Amino acid sequence: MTGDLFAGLARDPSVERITEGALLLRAFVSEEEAAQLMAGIETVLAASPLRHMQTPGGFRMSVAMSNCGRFGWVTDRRGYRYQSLDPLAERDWPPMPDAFMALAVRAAETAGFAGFDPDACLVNRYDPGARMSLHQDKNEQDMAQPIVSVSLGLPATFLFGGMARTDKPQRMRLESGDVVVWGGAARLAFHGIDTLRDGEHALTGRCRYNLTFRRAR
Ligand code: MD6
Ligand code: FE
Repeated sequence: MTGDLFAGLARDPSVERITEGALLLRAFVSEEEAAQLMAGIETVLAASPLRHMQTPGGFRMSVAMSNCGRFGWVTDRRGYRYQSLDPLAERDWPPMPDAFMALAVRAAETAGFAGFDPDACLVNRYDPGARMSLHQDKNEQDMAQPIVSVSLGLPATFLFGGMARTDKPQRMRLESGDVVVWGGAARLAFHGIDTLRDGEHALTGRCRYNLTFRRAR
């Protein structure tokens, strides 16, 4: 019952250190910003719809993806890469909405990465059952710039490992409005998202959105 009583109350912002170079900014996104981000997601997806990409090994990703900004991250049988062309819409990715850019820069600065200048934003949608296996983000040219990752909607379990795939990952719950900023010594750490549990969220309905900002080139 307590869950229902408190479900509508905003959480207080706080900062947690995951490891050197990786910070979890809890409840960093305000209600107003969250609504702006959702409006931005709608605009982006109207131009470049979500799709399930193929891994180089031929598997269909359970997470549905799109992008905005100058470059988008794509995967197909030919490999993982960034490109300015959306292969589905057959035109450039839509521009990064102002609210996306403002939030990403503010989060990076809060985490000690002043001057973050993202040129790519991956839009991920997790439906119940979707997951992302442990991986490193290593397709970017400038490893000095951090990654900023924003969670909206249903909660997820973030897996944070070490520099080797076999390092046992920490598990942490990411809720709507939480932001992970990732750089420096942690930039190449293995990480992933455990299978999304079913649920309903006032902001997104029956899914989780994740926005991941990077400097690709
Ligand atoms: C996700 N995030 O949260 C997937 N990558 O849905 C990532 O893959 C990620 O959260 C690099 C840095 C932070 C992240
Ligand atoms: Fe990642």
